Amino acid sequence: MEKMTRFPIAPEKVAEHNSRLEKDLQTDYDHLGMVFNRRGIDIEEIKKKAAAFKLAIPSWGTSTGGTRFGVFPGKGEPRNINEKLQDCAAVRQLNPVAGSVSLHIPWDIPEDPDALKKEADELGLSFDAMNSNTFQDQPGQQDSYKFGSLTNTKKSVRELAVAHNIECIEIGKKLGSKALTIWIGDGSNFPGQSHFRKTLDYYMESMNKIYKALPDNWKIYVEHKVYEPAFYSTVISDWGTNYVCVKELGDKAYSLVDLGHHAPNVNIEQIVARLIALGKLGGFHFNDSKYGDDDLDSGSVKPFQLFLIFNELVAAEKENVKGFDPAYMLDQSHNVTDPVESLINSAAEVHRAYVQAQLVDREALAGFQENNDPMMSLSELKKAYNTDVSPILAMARMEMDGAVEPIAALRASGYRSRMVKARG
Ligand SMILES: [Mn+2]
Repeated sequence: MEKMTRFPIAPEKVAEHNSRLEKDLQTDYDHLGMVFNRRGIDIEEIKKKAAAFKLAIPSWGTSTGGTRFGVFPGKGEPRNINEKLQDCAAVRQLNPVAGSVSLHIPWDIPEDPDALKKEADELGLSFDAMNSNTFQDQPGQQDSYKFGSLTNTKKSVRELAVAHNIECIEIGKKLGSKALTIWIGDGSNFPGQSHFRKTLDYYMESMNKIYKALPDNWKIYVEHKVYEPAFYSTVISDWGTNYVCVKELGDKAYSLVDLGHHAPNVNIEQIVARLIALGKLGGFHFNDSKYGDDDLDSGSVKPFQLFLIFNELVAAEKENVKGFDPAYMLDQSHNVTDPVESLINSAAEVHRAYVQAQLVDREALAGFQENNDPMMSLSELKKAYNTDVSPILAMARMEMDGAVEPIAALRASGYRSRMVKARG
């Protein structure tokens, strides 16, 4: 964890908030420790795991997202990458497990990467994966991405999209990032519009060029999405296509799972397990959804699904699966909340699912599976899922100078009203 030397919120305010809640938290933590004792679990070990968890915050998550029907921005939202960093640092200060930022190029192109790196260092933030953007045209762009980017029928457009991704790598190198996430909106809206096989060939041709520009210690994450903006077909539409592509690209290429990018009711935890088994699970974009790619706050609609995903991840962690080192990021759209509050809440929900999954008795579960006992298998998972691990999360945060109740601490600090004054 990077050390903070510049604080978006006065540390005394956080300490004051914690001192009011500390006594009750200790009581709740001790009680949970006794419950765990009876279950043969050491709460201190679980807390250590909780403290070591790492989650990246997307720079774009600090602003109101909205939909194509409209955007209703709140007051005091960040106007530039520096202000976005400050909001990310507010999240990080209150919940130190959220200690890195995922940038989006060109929305966050730094004028001076060295200065931005220095600023991030002071705010206790590091840079996670870089995200390229070839799903919209930039001002003054001659060739258009209207009919695709890396898979466009026009060579000049494909070359432009490749060059943009290589630029993202170059900027990322200066910031200390070690990964590039690529999601393309390429696809079609009419039957017959695209030559399915040819577009995938173009994709691999373009991706191979980007892959060649990737430093040895970098990873490339490929993100699939079932639909939108293309509504009839999407080039990288599912995890199977994704896997075939990263497998062909090489050892530095991995699949990234965005929870909202699947058809409704798809068994995402099983996809996660498959990608782990195939050695190609690179990372996550966490969010939640109800009907489609809704980009809702993580854990708000289907917390049990989030737990089941982490159940697979923790199982792999405990089994020391070779090469297993996924990157965790949030990627969601905040339409009706204060974005900083949504990020704080979502970070806590992802963190919660991870810690709950630590409570599963793996040996017992394996026994129930061997003996074909579905009822007890589910019961073992539910025992973990139904445990309120809030005191562990809060204790881990407090011991890292974060807040016992981050949203309450944020509100009490008057952070947003200060930002309204400063940013307008
Ligand atoms: Mn995503």
